[in-house]
Amino acid sequence: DAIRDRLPDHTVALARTPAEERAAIRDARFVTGMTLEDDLLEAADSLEVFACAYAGTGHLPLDELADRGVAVTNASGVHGPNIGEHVLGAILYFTRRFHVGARRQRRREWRHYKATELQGSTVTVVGLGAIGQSVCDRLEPFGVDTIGVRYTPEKGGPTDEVVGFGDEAFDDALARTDYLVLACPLTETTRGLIDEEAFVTMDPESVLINIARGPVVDTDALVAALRSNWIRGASLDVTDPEPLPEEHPLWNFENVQITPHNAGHTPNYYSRLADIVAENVRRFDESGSDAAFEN
Ligand code: 7N6
Repeated sequence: DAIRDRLPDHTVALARTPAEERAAIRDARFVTGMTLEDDLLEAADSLEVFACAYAGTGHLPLDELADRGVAVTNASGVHGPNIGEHVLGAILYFTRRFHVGARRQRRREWRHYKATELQGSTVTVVGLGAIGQSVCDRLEPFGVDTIGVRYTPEKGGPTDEVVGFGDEAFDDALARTDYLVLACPLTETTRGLIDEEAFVTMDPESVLINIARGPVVDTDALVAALRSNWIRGASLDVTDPEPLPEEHPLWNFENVQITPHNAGHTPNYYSRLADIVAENVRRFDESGSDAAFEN
């Protein structure tokens, strides 16, 4: 409905079941959805654009889509406030040690515990896309030093410092970081970026926050790091594997906060998504071809 409202001059077909999807996709030039399975793609003879409803597109059959000349757009920008606020919450949760407070409360125990201050800390944000930017915006009033990590550090960014992936400056940044926020896409470069070596480099008082994709972190190395107290804790909205199996060791740590790939899900997500999709449809109309999406 949100998309129909924004595109009154277009025919918008809603496909809710696999049968409806198969029927609708034959004539569709522009499709939006979470994913596009191979068999559906086979039937998509008229498809020119697949507008993925996610910020991350690593789950799509990208080679197959490229072979068929289908342009792919993502929903970059859909997760500003939702994930920005989630990350700030996660940082403050560990800074103020709310998990320790909650445990005291459950036991009706009026006894002080050590909380810390965010002010003066160093926060590193890996990935300076729309989500990384929203995290940096929200950190602004807290008086922290920020380091950004991106492929093209020469471009600068919203952080006090910007470094590249995997070079010496990156290791140096890791060693100085109190809160490491992963907000990057899953790519060849970022898969397993936070591995045993990274955990050894990180400060034992530092906290890992992953709202990117589970495999950016080597899960076995994370469990080992937590067991050895190589880091203070972790906030994980994404895990590898996902869903996290019931018997997985990560569930057992009191200093691990787990949410079920939930950071992006708020009611406002849909209207933001509809804005992005409608804008892409307009650009598609204007271009008359998929040329508008080449970049
Ligand atoms: C899927 C959420 C994104 O990339 O991670 C989100 O937009 C998708 C459950």
